[in-house]
Amino acid sequence: MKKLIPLVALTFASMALIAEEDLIAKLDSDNDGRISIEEAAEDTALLAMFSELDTNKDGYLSPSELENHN
Ligand SMILES: [Ca+2]
Ligand SMILES: [Ca+2]
Repeated sequence: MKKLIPLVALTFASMALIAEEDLIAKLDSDNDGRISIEEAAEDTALLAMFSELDTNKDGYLSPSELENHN
């Protein structure tokens, strides 16, 4: 049973990664690999967190900034 815990942790980690890639694929309408505030407006939850997630305050969410989105 002890082997189950790392496996579950790994599964959740890859799920988070897929969700993040899906989010970019879904919202990145100009395909520049990052989410602008206009693109984030399609996702209310993401828009609400936009300024918090945009840690370098450039007005875009990069994939690494989206890693903090859970
Ligand atoms: Ca974009
Ligand atoms: Ca940014």
